[in-house]
Formats: sequence, structure tokens, C-alpha cells
Amino acid sequence: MQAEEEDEVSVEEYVARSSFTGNDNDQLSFSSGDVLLVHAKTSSEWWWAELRGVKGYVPASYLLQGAQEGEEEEEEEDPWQHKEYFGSYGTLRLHLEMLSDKSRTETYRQVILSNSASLRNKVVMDLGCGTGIISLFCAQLAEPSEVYAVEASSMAEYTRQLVKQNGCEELVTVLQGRAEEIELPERVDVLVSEWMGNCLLFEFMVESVLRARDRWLKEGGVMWPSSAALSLVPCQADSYYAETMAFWEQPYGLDFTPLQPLAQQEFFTKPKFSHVIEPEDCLTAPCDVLQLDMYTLQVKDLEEIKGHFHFCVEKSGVFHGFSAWFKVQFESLQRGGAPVELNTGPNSEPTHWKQTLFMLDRPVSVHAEDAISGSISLRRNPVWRRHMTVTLHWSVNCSQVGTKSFPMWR
Ligand code: 6LC
Repeated sequence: MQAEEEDEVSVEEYVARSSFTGNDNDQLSFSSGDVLLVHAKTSSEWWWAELRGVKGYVPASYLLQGAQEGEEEEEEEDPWQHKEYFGSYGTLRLHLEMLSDKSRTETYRQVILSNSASLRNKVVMDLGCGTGIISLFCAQLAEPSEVYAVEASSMAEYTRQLVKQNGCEELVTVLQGRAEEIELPERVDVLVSEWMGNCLLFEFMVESVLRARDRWLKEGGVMWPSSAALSLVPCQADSYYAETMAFWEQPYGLDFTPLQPLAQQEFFTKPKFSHVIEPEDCLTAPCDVLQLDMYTLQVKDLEEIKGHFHFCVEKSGVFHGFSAWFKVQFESLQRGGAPVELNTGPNSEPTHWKQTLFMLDRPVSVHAEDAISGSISLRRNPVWRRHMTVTLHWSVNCSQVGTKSFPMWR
């Protein structure tokens, strides 16, 4: 009785900001507007809650605190986090990181250079131009009739100066504003952008590119990149595992293993960004699990994207997790011309994206010829529009089965 009373006191009321379908018996399904009672905030992502007498886990990011407080919160919290997002692109740190990435920047330069003849008299839009590097390459290496360099962050003011400083103001027009909101005097022949995030889609800048395509690209116009793929490989991650998990086995000769569940929660719940996987850590050849066609992809398709994989283990080792990266292709403007590719995988030149590591809860020993198969889904967070959850299902030789969801970032 006493315990129950205490329990009631600590229960908090939350309103669902969006519908959710639980994917196992432990998870509650609910509809937008449902009032849920939260009994325990078991982790930052999953809470133990109750709806109409039924209890289960619910994703915390779908909930909004109590009705009255909720209204205020809704006003303050922007699901696109524009202020934070464009605020960070208003400083030099990220632009320095992107510009210092030679493989990334040189690939765009190569795309312009190898298509320079065909770009003559073409109208180009550079979406999210940052410091204007791609627009400047266009003006310097080709003779477009006009380049619209669109940038929402305050960097645009400097970009204008850089365009002038480099004598490109005749050709390049910097437009400060979100691509969704700006007006252009004409439609464009080429829409170029560097929109790819971690695991390809994180940040979902791709949505802005698709909207700009539908609004501003001429019939028959060209998208750069023209297609994108997400690659995956089962891998070893010995040092990361040793530093974060095996460490607790015997620090200073003591048994700290009771901390391992905490370590798992803290280090393996979310994917590890900026992980560099060595080619020898790949247990199999990689597989393209998703393929996006930038001409036909629709904004609504981004809500959930699924892919399948089937790998054959090439050498015995420890299967610690999956590593993911992307590649993009830029088609040639000339019929039959070779496309240019940017590959951010372990067998290509390193880039600032590095790779993304998804750690399993427990490592699995594998042997040559073992089969690892399964599926991947990228489910966009219905509230936080720049975030998503990556879910992996896998089996080893059709028997050892696992499934794990990784929030990126909420
Ligand atoms: C590129 C990001 C740049 O694109 C950065 O300068 C940001 O302010 C700009 N940007 C992003 N979305 C928009 C938009 N809708 N309209 C105008 N500018 C935008 C690198 N980021 C990734 N590749 N992820």
C-alpha cells in the first residue's frame, strides 16, 4: 500500500506529440494526443509508461510534458532546431572541417572541372553553399550564365565578401536564407549541394534539397549528387571494445564487472560517429544496403527506409558490430560521360565523415564462410526532424539472431 502511494506520487503525465507503433510486446503503441502516465525514466530514450491500464516502454522523444506546460514547450522547441543548426554553421569550425577535407572538396572540384564545357551558359544553384567553395569552383573553372549560392546561416555575409574578393561577383549571386524560403528569378539547370550527413541522412538536409529540386530544377535538369548509397559491413572493433567494455574486467587487479551494464548503456546505445575502421577490421566485403535516386526520391520516402544484407564472412574474428558509410555519384552532363564518385568507406581516401559504428551488446565469434544476414531500417524521428533511429536485425548462420535500435541522436 505504502509503495503504491509513493509510486502514484512520482507518476508524471505526458501527452503524445505523435503516434507510435511498438515493435515488440514490451513497447506501448499510442496515438498522437494520448495522455500517458510515465512511471520511470529508465533511460534517456525509453521510459516505462502506462496507457489505459497497460504498461510498456515508450520512446521519450515522442512525449511532451503535461498539457499546460506542453504549450509553452512547443513554442520554445523547434523540431528542426534551426537556431542551433544554422547557428553552428555561422561559425568557422564546421566550414574549416569541411574545407580541410580534401577528398570531399576535391571531388566537387573534379565534378565541375570534368563538366566545365557542358556547364557553359547553364544556371546553377548551390544549396547550402557555406563559404561558397562550390560556386567559386563553378565560376573559376566553367562559364555558367549564373550561380545562385544559397546559404541560410550568417556565414552568407562573408560568402558575399569572398565572392567579391575572388572577382566572381558577375557570376555568383549569394542569397541569404533557407532554400525553402528564397525566391530565384529563374529555374536552374543544375542543383548542386553537399548535403550528406553521418550515415548519409542524419541532419536531413536532403529534405531541403528535394524541396528545392521540385521547385527550382528545370525539366531535364541535373542533380549533383545524382544518387547516393549507404554501405554496411560487419566488423571488429577491438580497441573500442577493450577501452569501453573489457576495461572493467580487471582494472588494477579488481573486478569492476558490475559496471559493464552501465558501460553498455553509455557507450553502445548510440552509434559511434567518427569511427575509423581499418580495412582489416572488415569481416566481409561491404554491401550497399540503401540506394537513393536523387531524381525520384520523395520527402515522404524519408520517413522510413529499409534495406537488406547478406554477408559471407571471409576470415575468422570477433563480430563487434556494423560499420556504415555512404557514397554518392555525380552523373556526367555529357551523354556517356563517366560519373564522379565520392566514397567515404574504409578503402577510400579518409574524409571528415569517417565511418559510423553500431556496436552489438555482446560480441559474437565468427568463422570463415559464416553467413550474416538481416535488415536495416532508418526511421526518421517524427518529432525531431533532423534525427533518426537505425534498427538492425541480423542472424549468423540463420540461428544466432539479434536486433538492436540505435537512436541518432534522439
Ligand atoms: C553543409 C551545410 C551548409 O548548408 C551549412 O552552411 C548550412 O548552413 C547550409 N544549409 C543547410 N540547410 C540549408 C537550407 N535549407 N537552406 C540554406 N542553407 C542550408 C554540410 N552539411 C552536411 N553535408 N550535412
